[in-house]
Amino acid sequence: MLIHSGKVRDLYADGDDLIMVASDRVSVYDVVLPTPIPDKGAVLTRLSLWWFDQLADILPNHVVSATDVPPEWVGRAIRCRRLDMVKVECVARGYLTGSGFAEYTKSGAVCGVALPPGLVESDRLPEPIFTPTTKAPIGEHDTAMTFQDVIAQEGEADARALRDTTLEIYRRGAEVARGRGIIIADTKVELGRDRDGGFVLADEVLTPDSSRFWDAATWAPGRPQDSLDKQIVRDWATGTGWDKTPPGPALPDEIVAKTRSRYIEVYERITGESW
Ligand code: PZK
Repeated sequence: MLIHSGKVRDLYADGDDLIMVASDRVSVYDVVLPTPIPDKGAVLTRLSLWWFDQLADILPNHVVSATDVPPEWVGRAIRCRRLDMVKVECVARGYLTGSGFAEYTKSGAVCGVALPPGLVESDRLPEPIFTPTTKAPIGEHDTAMTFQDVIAQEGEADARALRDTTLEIYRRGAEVARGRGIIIADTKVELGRDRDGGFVLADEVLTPDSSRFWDAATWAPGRPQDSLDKQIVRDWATGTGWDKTPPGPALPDEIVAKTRSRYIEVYERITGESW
């Protein structure tokens, strides 16, 4: 039974468990394009599973099985335990970009964290920061929260645990990726509570759909950075004159093939395993 359909993933209930299915859909500028990228869902699923293993010493995760799923979804679905999800989007940032950069230019701070003056777009931060947002209803945009807001909502001890865990996951991920020439600029993690109230890592983790991946070789602060995974699609789509409102344009075969290769390259560089 379908319980939640996201832009690019779907969530089903199966008895006491959930089954998360990653589609081959791709979104640019918040619009899902009509043309799928073959194997994207499988690549991101395998990458998430690899990270769940890498992070298992930090906290448990929601994975029950990657094989005990309906046959038509094998490879791009994960059977998960159902958790009581934390109603905070836990974001860690190591670089100044997107809404974080916008907030910094207005106030010099991001989510209540003061930053040094003089930083430019895409700069590396002196240290990674926790920049939580509210979980907005579908269609609405998440809004920034301060750490004090998280304390008010979750209590001081849990707020500290959410922040420390999010930063630990980001640091681990960013360090591994950096060794493979990839910058993970920021990441969003979804945390839930098990029956005992202990935190469990859920959803997908450290994928290019939940994080911004940049090529370390071309990183240059002072301007926006190319997305390692989606830039080929973005450049082609804007080049058609598309105004970034739905519906998005259908992609030509060459753009699909190049983008598929890009996702596989990201998987291979991060994990060191061949696709
Ligand atoms: C849960 N989402 C996000 C939205 C998706 C995923 N283990 C869990 N227990 C309870 N709830 C969730 C999870 C997980 N993961 C995750 N919403 C609820 C989401 C749309 C599609 F695949």
